[in-house]
Amino acid sequence: DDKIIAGSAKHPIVVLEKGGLYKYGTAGFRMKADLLEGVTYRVGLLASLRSRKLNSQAIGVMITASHNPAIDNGVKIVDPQGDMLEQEWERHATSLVNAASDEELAKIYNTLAVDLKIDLAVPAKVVYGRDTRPSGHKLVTALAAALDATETEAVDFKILTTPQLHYLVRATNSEGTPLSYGEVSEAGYYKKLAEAFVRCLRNRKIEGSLVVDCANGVGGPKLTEFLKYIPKDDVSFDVKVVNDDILRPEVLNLDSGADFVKTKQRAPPSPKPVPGVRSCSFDGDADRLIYYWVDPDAGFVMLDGDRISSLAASFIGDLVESAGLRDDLRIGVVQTAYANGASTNYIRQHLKLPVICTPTGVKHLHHVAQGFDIGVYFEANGHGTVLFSPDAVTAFKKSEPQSPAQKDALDTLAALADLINQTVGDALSDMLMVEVILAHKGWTLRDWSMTYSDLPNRLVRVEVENKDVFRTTDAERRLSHPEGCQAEIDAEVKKFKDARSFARASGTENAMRVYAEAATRSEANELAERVAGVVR
Ligand code: NG1
Ligand code: ZN
Repeated sequence: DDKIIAGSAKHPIVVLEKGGLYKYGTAGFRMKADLLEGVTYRVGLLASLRSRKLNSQAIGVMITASHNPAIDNGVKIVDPQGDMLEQEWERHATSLVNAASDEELAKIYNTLAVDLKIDLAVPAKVVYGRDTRPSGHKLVTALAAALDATETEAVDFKILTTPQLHYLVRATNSEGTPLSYGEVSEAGYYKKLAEAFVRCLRNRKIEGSLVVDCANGVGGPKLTEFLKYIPKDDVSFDVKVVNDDILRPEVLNLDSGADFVKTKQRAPPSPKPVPGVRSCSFDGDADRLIYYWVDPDAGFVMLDGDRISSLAASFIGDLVESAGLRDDLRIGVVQTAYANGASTNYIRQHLKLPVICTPTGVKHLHHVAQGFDIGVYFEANGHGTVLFSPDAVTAFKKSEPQSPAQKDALDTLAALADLINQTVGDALSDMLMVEVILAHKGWTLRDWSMTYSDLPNRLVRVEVENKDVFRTTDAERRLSHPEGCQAEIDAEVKKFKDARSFARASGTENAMRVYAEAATRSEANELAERVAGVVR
């Protein structure tokens, strides 16, 4: 206890104004970096408890604020298989972090250990990394102090993308087992991806060049490093890495990156977009991906998470068919209410695959996707992945092919299961998947964009007095509270043709979000404004 209290005194918590509480949300704890030192220390204590609870398996801690401005930072916990912290424990994180004093902190720590039946004498292990934000240094020091105070084995992987840290957690816990996820090193991650990329492509050719905007975040240097692992004799992959300046923190996520492209619906102004060139953007910690190009005629055209999801589902669905496994493996797609209705229709009606809608936040999508043999999940903002069950992977490897085409399909599926990050959405891995699919189909971005037409839509942020009075049901598509509000929204939606709209409280900002879709752009705008009027 003395060590925990002494450490906490060196990394004190900032008491929030007006009795405010820190809350472990969809992105862990995320806020202005100068509020986070004490928070990170306390998260370190919780990570050690979690490792001890789970038979000394390694737990991950990632320090990042993704697409937020450079002055922000964040800290989140990664579970042993590389997935997000179990929901039940978010409460424990919140209670530990809000302890009123150093002594109180030690008390809550011990109470948690007793209540959760944690043996504090067994070994604990925590592995961690951070993005390029300058504040990361100080936060890592606070984290290391907590691990020291609790006699936890600590491995500092230094600067990483978020998905790399998730990879390393899973690799650490599976090392030396038949289910080994890969070498426990950053190089191991690159090797696994590069090897799988070559296997996925075999003699198919990637057409043209690809410009990758890295939001001046950690994805820039990591992508450059990865490219060194591609054997030039086997694959020609012409990538131009742009917005990869990590030395000037103030440019992080500035007028660039996946979040900018998706919300502004335009290409980053710099470098000046070259018409027709295939382009994509990562976000600040490289877990989101958006494709786009500037068309000489049509202007800016974007291929977002819904497009990546339907592309992957279509390609993998066809491969499973060719592999003769259609009756053995259940394929499904998981989306949120923000998915464009046209994508949902395309997947259900054209691809004939089931679509399930979950609340916002990838932990929900991930969980539901695990219920399929092959579960494709993406948020519209470009965060997502494809999960393959152990049964699916066994089927790819053990099925006896009856024809060269069937063998080809099985080999490609097995390679995809290695290429696609199985722990979390990963911009680098997803980008390689998209490049593989386009190469197999012989498609340009224009071909890809022709699969269906997006319904015109509008997303607005609405400032309200108290967002907590708004409660949702039906995967956030309807409001249960305040009473009568949903009926008013329904009445507005009814006035428009082919329309859909919903309102929900943001989990990451102090505001409501209103989404509307309708037959035309102006109708979508008008409906969004009217529904905003209802909640305002
Ligand atoms: P909120 O603020 O709860 O809408 C946003 C994104 C989510 C998700 C989380 C976590 C939208 C509309 N919402 O959530 O998709 O990515 O941030 O980062 O894009
Ligand atoms: Zn991110």
